[in-house]
Amino acid sequence: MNRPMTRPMPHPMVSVTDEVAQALADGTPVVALESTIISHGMPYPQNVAMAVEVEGIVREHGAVPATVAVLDGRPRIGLAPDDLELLASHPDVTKVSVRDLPFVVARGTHGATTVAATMRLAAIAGIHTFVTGGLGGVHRGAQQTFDVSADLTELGTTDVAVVCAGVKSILDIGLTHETLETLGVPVLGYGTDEFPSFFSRSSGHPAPMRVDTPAEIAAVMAAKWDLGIRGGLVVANPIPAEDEIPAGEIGAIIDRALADMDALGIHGKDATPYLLGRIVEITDGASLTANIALVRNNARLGAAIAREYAARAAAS
Ligand code: PSU
Ligand code: MN
Repeated sequence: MNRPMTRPMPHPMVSVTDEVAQALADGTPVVALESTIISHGMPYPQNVAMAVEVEGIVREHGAVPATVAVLDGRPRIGLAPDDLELLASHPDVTKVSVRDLPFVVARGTHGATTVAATMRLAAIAGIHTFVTGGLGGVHRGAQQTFDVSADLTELGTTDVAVVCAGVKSILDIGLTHETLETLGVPVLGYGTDEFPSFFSRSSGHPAPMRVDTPAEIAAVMAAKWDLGIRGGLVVANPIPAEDEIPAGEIGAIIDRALADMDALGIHGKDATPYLLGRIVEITDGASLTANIALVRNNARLGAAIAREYAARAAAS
């Protein structure tokens, strides 16, 4: 079987909390959570409240949460409340994608991990289900800028299922789908035929594959890895209808935020944090409320997927 090992050897450079290590050893479901969403994705103090709440939701739904970050140069799987507070409020927390990991580790500094870096560290620890809000992707204008998030290349190589609310239209959703197809990454619409666009349930793009239960998602994960097809999966879980900002409404706001970003000359790794912050300002906080609601919703689904995947491992 090529399925990723559920009980890997601990990596000497990565600290796993006793609770998470015990859960992995026992086959108890574990859900990884990222930390860039805390440090660079939401304002303080809503960010730390969200981080604590989401860990609680994962627990209520029968899985152990493992928030991932780098603290004092040490990659950490599972954090204490004080660590979450530090990530949410400390001014010197670097946004860490995969290429940044060696640098923050070597320098002994703090880093909040993106989807890409969280996937890598989660896989090292033996965690294969991961919950976030939104995935990085191909930026609008990437034909000129080449700005394609390392989240996509990581999905092409690292065996982790990423539960998200789709892809925000600050990105080019069509080009993001093309890239995921090239990289061999299944994109599953959960209970939907249309790919969701983060704040909105619709995007105008179809979901490449539809699934309707967490068990079906776990079956696709197992089938992929049992076939020896390395890499991740995207589970696109639409924001609940009562929390969505309709595509027509958010579209103009995103266009305005993008224009403001261009006027300021902001690009590269600062683009996504700037846009998220600007959209919160323009919507007077409504986008933040929607963002938190969709992360809660993803945490419930992620815990259910981790339970189903763990049950399959126990049965095999
Ligand atoms: N989208 C969000 N919130 C976030 C991010 C994306 O709605 O916090 C973060 C995630 O950590 C994601 C990262 O992995 O931005 C992508 O950044 P980049 O495009 O620089 O790879
Ligand atoms: Mn980028």
